[in-house]
Amino acid sequence: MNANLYSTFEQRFPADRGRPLLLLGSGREVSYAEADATSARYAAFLAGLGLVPGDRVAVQVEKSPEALLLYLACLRAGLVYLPLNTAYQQAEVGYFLENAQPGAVISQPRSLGTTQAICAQQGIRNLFVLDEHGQGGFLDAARASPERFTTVERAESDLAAILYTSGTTGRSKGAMITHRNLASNAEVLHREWGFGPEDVLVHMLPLFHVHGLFVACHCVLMNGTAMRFHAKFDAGAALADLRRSTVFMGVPTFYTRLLAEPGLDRAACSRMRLFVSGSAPLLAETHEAFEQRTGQRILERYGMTETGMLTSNPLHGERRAGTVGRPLPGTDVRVVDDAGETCKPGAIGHVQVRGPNVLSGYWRLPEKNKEEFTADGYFKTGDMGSFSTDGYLTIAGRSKDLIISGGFNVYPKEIELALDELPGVRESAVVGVPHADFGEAVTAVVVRVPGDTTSEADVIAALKARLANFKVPKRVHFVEELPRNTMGKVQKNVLRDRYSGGGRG
Ligand code: MLC
Ligand code: AMP
Repeated sequence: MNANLYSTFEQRFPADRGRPLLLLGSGREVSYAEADATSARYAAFLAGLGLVPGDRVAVQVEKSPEALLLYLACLRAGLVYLPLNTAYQQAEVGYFLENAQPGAVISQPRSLGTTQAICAQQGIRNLFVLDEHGQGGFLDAARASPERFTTVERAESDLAAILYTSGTTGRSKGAMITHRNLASNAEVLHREWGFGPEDVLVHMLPLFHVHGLFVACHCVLMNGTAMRFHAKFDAGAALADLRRSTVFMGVPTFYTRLLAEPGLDRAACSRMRLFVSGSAPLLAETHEAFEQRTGQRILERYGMTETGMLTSNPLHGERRAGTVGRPLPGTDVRVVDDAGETCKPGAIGHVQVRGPNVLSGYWRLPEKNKEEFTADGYFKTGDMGSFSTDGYLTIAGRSKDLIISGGFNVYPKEIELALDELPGVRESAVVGVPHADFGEAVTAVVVRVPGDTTSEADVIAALKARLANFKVPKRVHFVEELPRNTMGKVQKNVLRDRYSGGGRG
């Protein structure tokens, strides 16, 4: 049997392929038949460029129906999809392209100049543009390709995607995700979350990360039904769509912003059967406020780029606020102490996981694979947690130095390295502080070179030119020296305590 994920989806397509996959605000619909024909055309075009299964296709484009169909095309052609956040700047994109050596790059118009230069340097010949309206050179070039394409045979262990995740060392690693990783997780989520023929999902997440691309789209594709597809999150538009939909998925910021809408009430959600939250901790108070206003209990789940979804609160049964639920079927989740011994219920330890959904390794980093997996094959999530006696996992914190801002991950080391390169900066430390909208806000603490007068605005402006905007500190504090412990290590907890309360709201 062909283990290509697209073939799995195809088996679930509705009998009437004229039924919609995407419902757009403009009134346009993309049917399953159109999705199949267009993804065939894109796949034929990419194969016609000489790309062969296993080649990477890097994609940095705004969300559009065409962007989703391009992903499906890559699956069909056996190409490895490499999505990039549209906020990434030249230096970040340069690193990814150099590391992944893609056979083709599809770029947003505003990055074309810089991406062109990187491609020239890297000897990447195939560069096309796709804009937020789903228009551009890529579509023009692919227009004449045939609308028939035989989905390429793939084995379960063949790569479907590479997703770069930043690291505690400041350098990004490409997580290698196989067809089996994606299929196993899609099947389990589709089943556990009770998808059925009446479901319509409101899709407002970006398409370049796991939550929007895999979790949300795969549930819909496994279900053969429709999603209301928006370019980005907008609380007002979400509210309007909830009245005619059944499932919503979002990061906690979506929920806090929805709660700020006076129109959010029981009537607005009366057709809804499921609200899912993940990618960052959902505060118990948000959970409770949402239930009070809407009568709906948010289902919180937990996962990672490297592993897909790992645990989920139940569809039927108690959805316990502050917990991420129980391990999903087929996924083995354990909590161990520093010595690797399994912790007793209630005791906090390292969360480690094993299962068909766990990545096959990091792209061209064999030494990382050794570090990130235990000898008995468990992946180290870098999260700390504890199990209750009845098997609910609570995430208690992170052993990795990570900030999650509005659902996007920011590794302080990367920001500190960028800060330390600025001429007026002697040293720096970056921490996350509570923020009413983004959950955590990136905050920098900087020691200036003696006599230097660099201001907060100068630092922010300099970093904006180099880093994706969500990584740029919301505040920069200047100090004479950083607090250190007796070992000389910066005491980030002291900084976190000192600067908490400075965020918006
Ligand atoms: C935008 N900005 C952010 C930000 N998003 N800053 C910090 N954190 C973020 N997440 C910047 C903007 O560029 C702008 O900067 C300023 O903050 C205010 O922007 P905004 O208009 O309020 O932002 P908006 O465009 O509305 O975006 C916010 C958001 C978006 C929450 C809707 O960030 C979002 O869609 N987040 C979802 C992330 C996601 O999909 N995560 C899943 C990862 S997968 P300036 O300077 O220009 O004013 C994963 C695995 C798993 O983690 O388990 O799911
Ligand atoms: P990413 O690398 O973007 O895939 O982010 C994965 C990380 O997000 C996990 O390792 C957790 O730290 C965090 N995360 C995801 N879902 C949750 C959740 N429901 N609660 C707390 N943290 C979460």
